[in-house]
Amino acid sequence: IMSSLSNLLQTGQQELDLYFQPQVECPGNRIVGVECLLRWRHPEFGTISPLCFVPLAEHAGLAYWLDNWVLDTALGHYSNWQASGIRTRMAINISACSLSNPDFADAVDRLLDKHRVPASLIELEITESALIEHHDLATRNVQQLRQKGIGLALDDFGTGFASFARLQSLCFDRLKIDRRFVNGMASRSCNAAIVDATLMLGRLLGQEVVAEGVENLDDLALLERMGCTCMQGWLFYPAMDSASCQALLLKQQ
Ligand code: G
Ligand code: G
Ligand code: MN
Ligand code: NA
Repeated sequence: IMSSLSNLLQTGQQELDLYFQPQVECPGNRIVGVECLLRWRHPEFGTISPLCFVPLAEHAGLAYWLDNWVLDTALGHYSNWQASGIRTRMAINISACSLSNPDFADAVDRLLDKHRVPASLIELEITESALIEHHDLATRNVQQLRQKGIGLALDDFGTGFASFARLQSLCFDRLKIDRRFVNGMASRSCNAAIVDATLMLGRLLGQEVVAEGVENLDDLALLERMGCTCMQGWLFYPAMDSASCQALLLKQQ
């Protein structure tokens, strides 16, 4: 898998693809953002989730190339959407490793210029499942990205290495509550307590909170009662291809 991944990044890349999942504002269900999700359609192994191959890419030192491909491709799609009048925020997942690359913020800047996409419409999602190393380099990149007006979201909040100290020093705009807490929370009081506490933390820190993996009406009702206003999940929309997502966003305008 590793050698075909490294080939993929050097050559064709036709096997990699991006899908897009809307995020909605509640109540009202207006689409306020779109998260870009990577898929690898392997000729032998079928569709492989980034959960499998992103960690491998990180180990092999390929995370930076992968993120570059994702950013370039996602912004290419966004540039098309923008030409049709769309101004909905796009969230792009990047590997925490890339934050420690001294060139990362400049590279993002170059790609925004290349595709003529304003920084303010883009948010980067960084998962806390990877430990952010070289904290000084990461902080410098984050400061530079923020100066340009790019949003930053902490993905999979509550599942990994993020400490409260890091939360404070990296100044995220948004916390995304992992679906393992959200999904089924209405019937699991422990999960409900974690979600409730995260929403309160977001309010106190001035960070918007997105609940991921909302699949049923009971969880939705409880989230609304807890004051959650931004959600993502199959109850609203699945991930879809670029053309379908563009059509959906245009219909809403
Ligand atoms: O879509 P799916 O459930 O397979 O995604 C699994 C995980 O992979 C999620 O946590 C998601 O944030 C992450 N992910 C999805 N797309 C990308 C991507 O383009 N780059 C990185 N680094 N992670 C991604
Ligand atoms: O962490 P990342 O964690 O960013 O989460 C996105 C992943 O979750 C994608 O792989 C997407 O396909 C998946 N996903 C999106 N909505 C739902 C949902 O409602 N339920 C479940 N189980 N997975 C979802
Ligand atoms: Mn994500
Ligand atoms: Na997540």
